[in-house]
Amino acid sequence: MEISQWRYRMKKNQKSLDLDTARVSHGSGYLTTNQGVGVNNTDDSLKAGKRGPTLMEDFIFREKITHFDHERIPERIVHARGSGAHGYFQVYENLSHLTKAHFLSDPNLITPVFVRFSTVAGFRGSPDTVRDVRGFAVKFYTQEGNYDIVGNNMPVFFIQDAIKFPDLIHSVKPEPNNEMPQAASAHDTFWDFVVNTPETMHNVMWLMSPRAVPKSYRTMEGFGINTFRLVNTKGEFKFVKFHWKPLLGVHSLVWDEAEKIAGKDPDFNRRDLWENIENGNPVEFELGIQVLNPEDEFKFDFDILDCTKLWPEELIPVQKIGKMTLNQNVNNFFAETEQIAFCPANVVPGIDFSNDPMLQGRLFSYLDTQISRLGGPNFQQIPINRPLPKVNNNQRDGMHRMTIDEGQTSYYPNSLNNGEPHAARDGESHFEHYQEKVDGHIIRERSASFRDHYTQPAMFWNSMSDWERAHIIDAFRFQLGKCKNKNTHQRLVDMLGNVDPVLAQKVAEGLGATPPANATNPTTAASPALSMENTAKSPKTRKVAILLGDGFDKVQFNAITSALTAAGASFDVVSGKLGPVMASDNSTVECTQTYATTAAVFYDAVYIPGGSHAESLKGLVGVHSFLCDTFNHYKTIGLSGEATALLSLLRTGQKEEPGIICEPATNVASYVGNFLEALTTGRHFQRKIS
Ligand code: HDE
Repeated sequence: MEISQWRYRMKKNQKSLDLDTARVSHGSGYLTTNQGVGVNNTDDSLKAGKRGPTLMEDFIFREKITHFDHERIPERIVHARGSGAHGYFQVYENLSHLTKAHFLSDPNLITPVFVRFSTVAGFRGSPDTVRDVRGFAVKFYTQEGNYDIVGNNMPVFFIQDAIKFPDLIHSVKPEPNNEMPQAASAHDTFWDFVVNTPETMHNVMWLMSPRAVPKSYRTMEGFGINTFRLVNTKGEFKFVKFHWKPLLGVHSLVWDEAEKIAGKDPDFNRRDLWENIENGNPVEFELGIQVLNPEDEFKFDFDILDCTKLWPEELIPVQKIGKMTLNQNVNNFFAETEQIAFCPANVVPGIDFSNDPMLQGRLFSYLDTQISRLGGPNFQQIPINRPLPKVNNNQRDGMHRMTIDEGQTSYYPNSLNNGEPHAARDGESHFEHYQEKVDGHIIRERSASFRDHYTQPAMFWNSMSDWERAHIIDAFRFQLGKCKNKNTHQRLVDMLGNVDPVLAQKVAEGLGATPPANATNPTTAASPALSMENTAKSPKTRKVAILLGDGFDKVQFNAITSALTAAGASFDVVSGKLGPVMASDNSTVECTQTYATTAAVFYDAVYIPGGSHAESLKGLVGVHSFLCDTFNHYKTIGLSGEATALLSLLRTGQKEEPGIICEPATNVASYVGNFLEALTTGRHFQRKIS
């Protein structure tokens, strides 16, 4: 099926039909002003004489420039850099025993969604691959109104009370005197805040882990973080945490790769999402819930209202309740991805809040910030934000009102309009807050149950594989190494002494700080679900660079390329110049990338078939750096036939390292099998790269 046809078919969900009413094609016809007046010259302003001054009277000029002058809106104060897509959600089974949310009650129901993935600290034009938390915000356009899960790709947050959020964000944003560094936590103010705020420890461990440099938005988990409630028709509730699990597994970049990509393709994650959707590869996540009975609220050694704590999956299993599929790109980035407004207070009947003090603060913040970012109180009427059910109330006027609200009455109660619109009656969908009994002193204090800041960071550390631990140590050394303040180095190392002695020791070594004398790890607990080592692996949508010169072996090339296509992987042919490259049998293949336009960091593996081209490739700097980077980033290297000689470009002894499929390929089928297996593994972290 043609991609355009496919896109057309997929976009016809209910929200897409709604958006159709706002879509405008500017493909043909004559130019007009915004008043609809035809324009025959949009290149020359109106002047008094050919070389004279421009005239005030030139309304065509003034209108065009005035509009341009106001084309930018304020970027989001956090999560400014993001990328979005449309799709749909379907629940696996009727969940009405847990919640009265209609969209979770019927497996045949298709609920349209829009998802926006983002980084947190960087400005709107900052690179995608910086070390940062990623936002994972989902808007469900349900039949009972919009429901948003506004989450992140890590299950915990830095602070426990929303009132500290401005301090956290001020510390991580570029420093106010010189506005540096961009999109980076590796600077003095962030770490100064951390060492003065021990509650940050858990999220900081995640931030130093590979989770903070996701390979793709398609391969990261999402977490609602805050505790919510599910409420059923009987008025019974359960506490709940939301999870998104990517079907492709959780995969990250290595740091050197992330830094190089930030320069070579700042749009790396955005491009990956866009291209996969354009190519018809659906992006799939399962929605999971952890459900907790109210009577178990105090059963754990952490407070379930403290969002610096996760609920270990081994204690409270994640039940997969449905699947989200993203399958349609936006038509206009600004209208959709930039103007979409998420808010954790957007809930539907059957989903309610907890008293988590972070969540409580968030319930206020999002609507408030959107009023200034989107220019007034009517931003809900922007096409991407408007809900599917009819909006029916007495709110009127304000900046950019889009509707013409008819009638004499705009108040309730009224008689002049027969009391309409009326308060929803029994049988009509409506939200009722869970009637929790609250009893306490008005007090500006934190619960003592929020005070343990080290057990879960230690559990996280205990759960990591060797390569994840190495990544975390290197990240701390890098980040603190960028801080000028030595006092911060020592204080951070002392903090790590409460998490694990080896971690504290290794970071201290890298910083020239003193390892803490009484370092201790407070727990032996571990949660295997936290390690990326245990994630799903698949060759699907993996990408291989095939390096070719004139004289390559066509049989080996064909065998690899057909196997890749069959496995759902893809490849680029890379050579010294664009255009045809000649094979040993005098046929040609088209080269689509050169050593100048691409690099090893954009691929999951590199492959060079045999043939007489091997000798000439040996002398090319591009080939050399391709092989070295692929090796250093633990990725698969495939060399067959005469190309095995190219292994000499790596250092002695490296041939035996894992993930190097270097064989004469006398049995082509078995060679291809080995290569695909290595590609599926992804990275070969047992490889010694130093
Ligand atoms: Fe946000 N957050 N946040 N946040 N947040 C915003 O709303 C805020 C927090 C998250 O793609 C803002 O429209 C406060 C946790 C995402 O458009 C703002 C606190 C989590 C996005 C705001 C938090 C998030 C935002 C900025 C402390 C994970 C981007 C622009 C209590 C569960 C959504 C905007 C998008 C955006 C406030 C903490 C996720 C200022 C006060 C915890 C994914 O309202």
